[in-house]
Amino acid sequence: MVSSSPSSLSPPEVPMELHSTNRKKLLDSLRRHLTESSRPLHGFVFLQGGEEQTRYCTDHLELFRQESYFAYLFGVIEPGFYGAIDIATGNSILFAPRLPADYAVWMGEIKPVSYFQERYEVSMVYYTDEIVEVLLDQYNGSGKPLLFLLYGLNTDSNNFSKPATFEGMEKFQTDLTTLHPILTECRVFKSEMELALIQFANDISSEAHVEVMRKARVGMKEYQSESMFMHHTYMYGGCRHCSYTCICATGENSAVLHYGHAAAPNDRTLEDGDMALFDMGAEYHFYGSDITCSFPVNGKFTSDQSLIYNAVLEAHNAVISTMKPGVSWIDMHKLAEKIILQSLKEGGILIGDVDEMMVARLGAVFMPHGLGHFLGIDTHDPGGYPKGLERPKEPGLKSLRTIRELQEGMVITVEPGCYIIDALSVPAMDNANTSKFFNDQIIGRFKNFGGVRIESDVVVTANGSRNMTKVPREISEIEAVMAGAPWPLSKASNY
Ligand SMILES: [Mn+2]
Repeated sequence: MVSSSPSSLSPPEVPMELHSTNRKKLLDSLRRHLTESSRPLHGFVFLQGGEEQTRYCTDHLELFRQESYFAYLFGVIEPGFYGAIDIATGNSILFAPRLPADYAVWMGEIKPVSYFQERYEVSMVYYTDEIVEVLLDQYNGSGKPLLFLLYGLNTDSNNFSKPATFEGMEKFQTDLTTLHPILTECRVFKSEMELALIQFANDISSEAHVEVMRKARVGMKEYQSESMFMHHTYMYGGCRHCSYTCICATGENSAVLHYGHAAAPNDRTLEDGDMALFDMGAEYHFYGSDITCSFPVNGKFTSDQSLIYNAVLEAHNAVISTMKPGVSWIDMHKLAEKIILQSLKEGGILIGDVDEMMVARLGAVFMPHGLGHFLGIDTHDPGGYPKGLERPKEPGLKSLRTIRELQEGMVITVEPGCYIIDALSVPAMDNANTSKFFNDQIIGRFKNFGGVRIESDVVVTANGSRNMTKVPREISEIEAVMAGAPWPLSKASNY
């Protein structure tokens, strides 16, 4: 029997212990580092939370979303906060903005500091205009207290974290180099409580993807799929934010890797014979999901669509079943490439020796992006390139957001894809080194194919991995669900 509710889920309670555990992990790690480098266990980790932004010169406030490192340590949803962790005592201190009386008229009740102390389960809460006084008072060492500030490179965006600033900073010493790599490394390994939130974001997003798949019809607009996804995850999951802008690409648009942006706003009409590539993930209490489903909008795969789809699915499944601690992510990327090239050869699109294709980096013509990235509070969670790891230079591999060995507790996306992108395939077909691999007669048939991506969120376990994403993947499952079968498929189903 199909349940009458469109969702089997409801938003879970979030224990603030999640953030105190994150703080404890940072404290242990930082203390270990200081001890090893013979430095005193004094001073404060000191972070500035995010600030509310207005739209250009107007008074329109953009919906605030906390800065990710601050969210990790404190879980605070409000703008304008600072936070400190006392390295000597382990005490956590939040500093709340002192709001004008007018706030109560326009924005709601002005909460006392006791409210924040109770809600966020920190040791103390003061106002931001008390930072200097409180930190000097709490400090037990000699000389100016040392503040460990957050400053370092995000290797995905190439932007730097902005270290905290406040009036009276000259009364403190600052350290700009120690905190960032240590805190970033903490974020790479997820606790059970963090995994539970990523799992919920995956569950509600998986359900929404199935809903979107079922309701896809020729003649609809791409943005109607985006709208249904956002409605489902917000209505039944309480997810006010998505992890990233929805990519709802159909037909040729599915070869545009970051389709869906303001200049390509998911506004094409779904046509009979199109493939859809829908990359959408909801965020719940800061923690995200990142899921891509590819399917034919009319509900039935053609043989050409099956060829490309199964090539990508085989790569996706092989990677997940090979993943375990100690496995290199570059090797997983190459495994996916090799399986895709092999399938394209079996399908007659490519000709020749697959190992030679690998040497020629032909895989990057069909999959120019990396196989996957860390996922957590950020869609592209930091920590992919800690000090000492160099980004590869070769086509395809240079797009990898990490080249690390897998370790237990990492959450990483597995997102192989196969796209016919003219800007890559035309030069490769003209190039003297790679032209011999193409079967010109067959590849013409795929000129307007677009692409397929299959993306799941996977956690590395002690001796393997677990796929947190639960959507139809096999062609038979997709066709059944689109024809109205329940999901998960019941064994008794006749579809
Ligand atoms: Mn992704």
